[in-house]
Amino acid sequence: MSELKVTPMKPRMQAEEASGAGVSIQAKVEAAAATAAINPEELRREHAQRQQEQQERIEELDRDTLHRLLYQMVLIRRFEEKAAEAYTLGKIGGFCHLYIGQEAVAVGALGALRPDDYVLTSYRDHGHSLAKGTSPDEVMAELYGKAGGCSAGKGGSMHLFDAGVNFLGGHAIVGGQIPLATGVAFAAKYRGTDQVTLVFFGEAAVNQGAFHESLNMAQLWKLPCIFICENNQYGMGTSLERAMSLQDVSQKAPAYNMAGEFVDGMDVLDVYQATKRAVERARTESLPTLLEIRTYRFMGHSMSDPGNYRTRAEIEKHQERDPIVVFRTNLKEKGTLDDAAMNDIEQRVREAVERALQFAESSPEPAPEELFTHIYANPPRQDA
Ligand SMILES: Cc1ncc(C[n+]2csc(CCOP(=O)(O)OP(=O)(O)O)c2C)c(N)n1
Ligand SMILES: [Mg+2]
Repeated sequence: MSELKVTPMKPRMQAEEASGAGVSIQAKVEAAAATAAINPEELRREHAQRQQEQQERIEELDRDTLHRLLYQMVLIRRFEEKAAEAYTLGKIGGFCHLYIGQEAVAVGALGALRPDDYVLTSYRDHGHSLAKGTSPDEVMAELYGKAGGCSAGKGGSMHLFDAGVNFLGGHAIVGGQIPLATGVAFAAKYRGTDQVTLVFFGEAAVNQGAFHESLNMAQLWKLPCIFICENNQYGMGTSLERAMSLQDVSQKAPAYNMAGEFVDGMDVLDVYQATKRAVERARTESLPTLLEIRTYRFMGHSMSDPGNYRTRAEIEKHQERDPIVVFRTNLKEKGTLDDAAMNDIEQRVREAVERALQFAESSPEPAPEELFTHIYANPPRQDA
C-alpha cells in the first residue's frame, strides 16, 4: 500500500473520516475538498517518487517480460485508436467504450496469470480480451459485427467472449459479471483445479448489491477469486465523489474479512506485483482478494460521450502519468529499452492492427440462419 498522502491517484477520503461517528457532513465535505485540492509541488514530488518505485520494480523483472508488457499496452492503445477511427467512419455500430489510459490495469493484472485462469470484465473489454490472448483479428471483426469475430459477430464491442482462452466476457449489465465470476471460482474449487478467476469492474459497480453479496460469499466459502475494481473515478458522467459514500474502495475489504490493496493503476508493474500476490493467495490458500486499482480514462465514457462533466485541465493532469509513456521512459532510463527495440514494438503493433482491420473488412456478415445459434445450450424446438 502506498504511503503517499496527496495525489489524484490516492483515495481522497480516508476510512476514519468516512466512518466518523460525530463528524458532521459539512466537516466531511470540507475534508474531502481539502484533500482533493492538488498542491503542484507535492504532486511533482509524488510523481518523482512513483517514478523511482517503478524503476526499482524494473530491476526485479527480466527483459522479455518487460517488453511483453509494453508491447501489449501499445497494442491495446493503437488498436483502439484505429477502432475509434473505424467507429467514426460508421464501420462499427452500437456502443463502444474505449480503454485508453487504463491499459496498465488489464496488462499488469493478466500478466500475473496462467493461461488457464479465467477472466471476466465489463463492457469496456477490448484491452482485457487482447491481453488474455484473443487475436486482434477476432476482436476487430467482432467490433465490426462480422462472422469472423470472437462472438461470431453477434456480441459487438460490449460482448467479446473467447472460451478458447478462458475469457468469459464482456458484460453490459453494470456489476453483472461479479456474481458470475464468483460462480466460476466456485466451480474451479468444486472441480479441484487450482485455476484462479479474475473479475474486473468499475467503481460504480461497487454500489451494486451484487458486489456485496459476491464478496461476502467468496470470503465465507474461501473462493479463489480476485475482485479488481478499476477505479477510473467516473461512472458515465458522475464522479465518484457524487456517488459513493466511501471512495476508498480498498477499505471495503475488511468488511468481508478479506485481503485488500490499493494499487497505482498508472504503473503496470505495481499492478503486476499486487495481482501476483493475490494470485498466490488464491492458488495456494484458496482465498479471495479485493484490489482497488486507481486509474483514469482519457476518453469519454463511450464514443457518444461529449464529456462536458470534466475539464481539459483535469484530463491533462492525469495524462502526465500516461502509463505507456511512464513505463517507456523508465525502461529507457534503466537501459532496458533502446530506440531500436521501441521501434520494433511499434512496427509489430502497426502490422498486427493493420492485419486486424483487413481481416474485419473482409470477414463476411453473419448468415441469417445464425441468428438463434449460440444462445441457448438446448435450443427450444422451432415448432414449439
Ligand atoms: C445495472 C445497470 N445500470 C445502469 C447501467 C447504465 N450504465 C452503463 S455504464 C454505467 C457506468 C458504470 O461505471 P463504472 O462501473 O465506474 O465503469 P466504467 O464505465 O467507468 O468503466 C452505467 C450506469 C447499466 N449498464 N447497468
Ligand atoms: Mg468508473
